[in-house]
Amino acid sequence: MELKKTNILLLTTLVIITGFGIYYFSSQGDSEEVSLNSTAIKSEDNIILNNSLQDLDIKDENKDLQKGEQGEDTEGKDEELIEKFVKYKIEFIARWSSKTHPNYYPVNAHFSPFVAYSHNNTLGAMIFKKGGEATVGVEDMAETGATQKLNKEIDEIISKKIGFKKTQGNVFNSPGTSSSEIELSNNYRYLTFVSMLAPSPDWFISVTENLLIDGRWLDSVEFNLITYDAGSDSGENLTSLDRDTKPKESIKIFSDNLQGLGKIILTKITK
Ligand SMILES: [Ca+2]
Repeated sequence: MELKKTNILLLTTLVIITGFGIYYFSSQGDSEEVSLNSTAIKSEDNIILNNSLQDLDIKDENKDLQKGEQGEDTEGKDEELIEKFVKYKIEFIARWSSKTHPNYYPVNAHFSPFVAYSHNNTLGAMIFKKGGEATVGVEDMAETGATQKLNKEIDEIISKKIGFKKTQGNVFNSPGTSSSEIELSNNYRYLTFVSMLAPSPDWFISVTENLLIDGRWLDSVEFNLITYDAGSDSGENLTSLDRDTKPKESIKIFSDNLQGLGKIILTKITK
């Protein structure tokens, strides 16, 4: 009986030890598997993280590349994008007087309502060009000061999307001033200004200028107005009677006798 008890005790101990051993090793196995999995997940995380960082690097490189391609103009172009549309005050300062032009200053010397418009300076966007023939609108403006036909021509330019905005001033005796406002954009950065000096056969003053230089809108700028002969009337003196030029001659810069009649001051209106 004693031997049997001992045997049972030994057997039970063996079973317990074996059981514990199996449990222990199987636990070890599990934990190894878990730790392997977590390593794998960690590795994937790293891969994802690394990929993300690489993406960021690539994006940064692209940004640098774009900056590089734009070069030194970047700053200006940024401003251009910010200020896509700008408004300017136009001040027409007429100095034509008996003092400035003693031999070429008629009674009732005045200027017709000026017309100004913004455009992109392509050939079709110009209401006239030196050496070209005056349109009906330019002829009418230069001979009588009337602006209806010229405004219609500018409306057509605007409808073709090569012109942007237009404005008009008032008639006034010289010396004197007249002012207005005009909107330009980075696609329509040129301003053309015209006004008839009166009385005169077909003489007018004009200027065309670009206001967006190196990506920056000029804050305030002055331009001298140039006197032209429209080539549509042959009168030789300021007060000559109408004498239609047939066929029309080309538009020419007038002689020095009647230059320096005035200027325009353009001031950017800040919002
Ligand atoms: Ca003429």
